[in-house]
Amino acid sequence: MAVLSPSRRLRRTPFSDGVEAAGVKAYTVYNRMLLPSVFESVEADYRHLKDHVQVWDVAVERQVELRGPDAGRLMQMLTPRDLRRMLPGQCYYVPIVDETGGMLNDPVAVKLSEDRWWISIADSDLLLWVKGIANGYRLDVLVDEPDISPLAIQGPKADDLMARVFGDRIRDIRFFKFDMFQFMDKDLAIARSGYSKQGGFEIYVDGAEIGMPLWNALFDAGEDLNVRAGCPNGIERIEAGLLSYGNDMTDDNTPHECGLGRFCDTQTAIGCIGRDALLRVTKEGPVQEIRPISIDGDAVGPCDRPWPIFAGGRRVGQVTSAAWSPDFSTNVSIGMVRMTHWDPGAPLEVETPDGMRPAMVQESFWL
Ligand code: THG
Repeated sequence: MAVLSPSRRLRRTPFSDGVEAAGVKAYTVYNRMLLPSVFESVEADYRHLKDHVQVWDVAVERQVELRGPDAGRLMQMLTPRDLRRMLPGQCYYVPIVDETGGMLNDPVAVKLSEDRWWISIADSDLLLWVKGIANGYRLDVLVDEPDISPLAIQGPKADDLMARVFGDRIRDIRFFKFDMFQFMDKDLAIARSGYSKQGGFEIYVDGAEIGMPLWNALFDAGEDLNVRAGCPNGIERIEAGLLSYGNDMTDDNTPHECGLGRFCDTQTAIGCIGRDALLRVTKEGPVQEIRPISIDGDAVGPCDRPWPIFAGGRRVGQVTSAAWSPDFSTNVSIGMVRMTHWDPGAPLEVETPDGMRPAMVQESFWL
């Protein structure tokens, strides 16, 4: 593929200078911003992520901030997950649905206080939808995109690296909780979360000016831990079953089709804009659902368009993400499969760009 032409529309991040100095080899575009996708190679980055610790520029996870007396009410209008028991200091993975129950985004909601929330978004223009709701319902809330840029620290040595920069209190943060820590006189929210299953943290970096100082402090502190620049890894996230909005699901899919039914409390999520539609469409359960699927043969190329899935000559679904897994010695993939063929062990065929491949629905993801 050709290179990306830089321009103001394709936003850099507070960490882009560090990413370039670290030798980034490829970018993708996410929320109109640069997201690194390869440093050494996807396979080498994968091995290093699973064995050491990486610093990820995930500033593309933009925040939609809700501020004001109606912030909590607005947040509940956006999602079928019941937020009534959510406390400040907690993060929730929340499906966001439209009036038809279709997925608009699958962000992490961060509750800073009763009247201040961040929605840490995946790749869709959620800000416009949220502003529209806030204004259409005349809610007493400010909605904007603040200068907050997440930096993820991921890998088995993440606790050790973070303790060196922020102190041992970092080890006490529990999964999907956050606490406040100081860096250069700024209070930063740091959560135990991230788009990998290797463990780690996300630092919500407040203010572009502290981006490179923090980046450098982490690399200085972690030299003997073999810290490297990394990025969400295309192999590891498929093994882990972490979904990618725009790839594995779109606004044509309900949360239930995406396997996100466990994050929906549609009966009690009073106020959710998609509630009536979801109650209707999920009464009898989805007729297709996301599944882990192994694909036989040697390494497949990246899945940049849906690959049809067949069974007995009939189309029964599509694969939307795929990669060769060195640890499992097979191609791992994520696909949407019709209910007649979604049971583990069902023999399938996937039409990849280099031909039909035998494939099989797996019991669970590979981790
Ligand atoms: N962190 C933050 N913002 C994000 C992402 C992130 N925004 C974009 C994108 N990633 C949103 N999508 C996801 C997908 C999966 C998870 C988080 C965000 C995730 N899921 C775990 C799982 O499914 O096992 C845990 C969910 C849970 O138990 O609550 O972590 O990564 N800030």
